[in-house]
Amino acid sequence: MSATAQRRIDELRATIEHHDYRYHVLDDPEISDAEYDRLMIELRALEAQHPELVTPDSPTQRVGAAPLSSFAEVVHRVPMLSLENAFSEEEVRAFDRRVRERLDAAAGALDYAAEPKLDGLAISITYRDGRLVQAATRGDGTRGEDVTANIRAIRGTPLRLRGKPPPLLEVRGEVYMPLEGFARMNEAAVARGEKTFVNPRNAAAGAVRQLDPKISASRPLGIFLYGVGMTEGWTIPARHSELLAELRGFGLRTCPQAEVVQGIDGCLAYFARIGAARARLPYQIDGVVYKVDRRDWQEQLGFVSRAPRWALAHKFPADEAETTVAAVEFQVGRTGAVTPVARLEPVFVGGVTVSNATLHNIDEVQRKDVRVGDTVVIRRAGDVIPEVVRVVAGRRHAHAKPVELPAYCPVCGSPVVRLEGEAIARCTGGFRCRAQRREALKHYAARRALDIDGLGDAIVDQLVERDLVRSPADLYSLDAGTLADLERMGEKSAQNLVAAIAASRETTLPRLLFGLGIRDVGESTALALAQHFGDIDALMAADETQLQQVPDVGPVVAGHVARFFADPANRAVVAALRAHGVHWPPIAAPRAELAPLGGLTFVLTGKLAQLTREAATEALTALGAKVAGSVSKKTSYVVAGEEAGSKLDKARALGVPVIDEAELAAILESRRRPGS
Ligand code: D41
Repeated sequence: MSATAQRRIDELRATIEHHDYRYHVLDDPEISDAEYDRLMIELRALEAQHPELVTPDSPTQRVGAAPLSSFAEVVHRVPMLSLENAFSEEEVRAFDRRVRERLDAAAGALDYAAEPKLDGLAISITYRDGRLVQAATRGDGTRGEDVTANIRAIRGTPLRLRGKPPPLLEVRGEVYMPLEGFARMNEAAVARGEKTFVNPRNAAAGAVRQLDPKISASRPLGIFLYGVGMTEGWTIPARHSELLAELRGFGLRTCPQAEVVQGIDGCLAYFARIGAARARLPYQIDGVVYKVDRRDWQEQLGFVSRAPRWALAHKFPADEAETTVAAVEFQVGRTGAVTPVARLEPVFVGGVTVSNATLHNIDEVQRKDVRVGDTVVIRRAGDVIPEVVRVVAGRRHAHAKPVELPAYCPVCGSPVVRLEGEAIARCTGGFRCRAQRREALKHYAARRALDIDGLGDAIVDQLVERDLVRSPADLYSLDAGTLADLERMGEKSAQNLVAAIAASRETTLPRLLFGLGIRDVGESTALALAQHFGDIDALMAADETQLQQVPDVGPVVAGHVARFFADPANRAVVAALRAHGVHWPPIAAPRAELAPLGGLTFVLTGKLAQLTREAATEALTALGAKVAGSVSKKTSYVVAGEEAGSKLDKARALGVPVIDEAELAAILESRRRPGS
């Protein structure tokens, strides 16, 4: 009995997979929805009778997992790069010129793979032996979130690959919300009196980042794959266009509008074609992407910082619309910057309804002469905050009111000052100002700072609004009972948040210094300060001259740091953090004997197999070395990983020694400080 059941189950699964492929990949279904549903019903019934025959890759198991309390982190084995943007024909021509100059082999017109640039969420999906085992968001390109359960729920994603897939295949692409599904969801939200989604991109991102896969599964999502990450046992096809064809052969969805075009003129013609078809496409796009089709040339071109030299995103021009200014208000940011914001009569532009636009700073307001009541042109480009472009001449009413910089902070009432020569005015309230507190807390909790998972914007807003938290130190006194009373917080998430806050007590000095949010002290300055001073007391005691001894710290940053620690309120925060048990291991000041690699400058290029770039940088800087982004005569060593590009060429041209990862490991090992 069970053997016949097994046979029928196998048959049904194969049939359903075949029809999924016809429907989602070929867009050419052979059977009606009703017939498809009958197959699924039969399979479900059989599996219910024979639960021992249920496998995770059965089409019935797309949505199975229970809700998560948070997403696990996934480190991408091959970083997910970003795309360089171009907005004009000139920039696109310059891209093509640069590419051809670097590829001395090819003087003529190159083949480019051109595809629409979907406005969605970049993801990576790993198949082992043809079975979907993991899916992750792009995140910052190095680390993303494990969203396997939610990606499995997308009907166009095969759980098993067709044909002869390799032992390991990581594919990359974009999850998006089809416009029709987006409209349907928003209609339903309106009918229920709920908030609507701003645009399909946010809706897709929100759906993928649902902790409950059932909610995710109920959202209409589509997916297109356009690249590969890690692979084993597979020869990546010689052209991007062939890669897309092979992915389709594996049953993966690729964008039907992808084409190969000849040369830059082919690219521009494609851009015009897609631009004209844009309004009829079933998904939202914000431009097109050109990729050098030949893979050997892609490899030869390599990448700069985080973007390949062989690809370009050609964006559609920003959308503009006219509306009127209802009011101009002043917003206060983390460092007290007071920014004028125009409150607008809502207007639909670039696919979203805009009711606020930035005016950047008071000089800008005066230069553009924007007054309350004016008719203005606003512009929205991609994800950028909408801005006021200009006032429409001849439409000003007699009562239009000029805008003035407030003398006192609209949030806390502290004086607003504007230093000589600075465009930006600032509230002097520091942590005393609620607006600054709110932004400071968000910064303190950020992943690269104290990394407090679950302390999102909505929670911080409430904590500050209810005066439960005035400084980062107050976070450590919160209990689960208090947190559970907040909106959008349950018992369980309150407990998780208390645990995450407690876990952040154990930190590092660079993270803490970054997290304090001192003006112009980013991650690398925080690291330099920590390494120079070794502990926070020495740093707090340093004057501006001493601060300028730190590599890359000039008079401006030294001034910000000195003023920050001169403020008793900030000193009190540091003391309170310590009193609440926030601690970090001391860093030995890089005196010569403690910094065996002091004076040496390393440049990392290509992919390292054992170490992440961050880990290599950390290990080198901990030993006193500098890690630079570009090669010069002063570079001591270039560490070349796999697929190293122009930096390697430059090192060779300048005669800079090149070492591989194993040699780097040996250097790190032999120079390791005793006891560390
Ligand atoms: O449609 C897209 N949004 C798209 C994004 C695309 N068609 N191609 C892409 N290609 C790449 C490279 C060349 C780096 C593999 C991309 C992206 N990247 C990308 N998406 C988000 C960040 C980068």
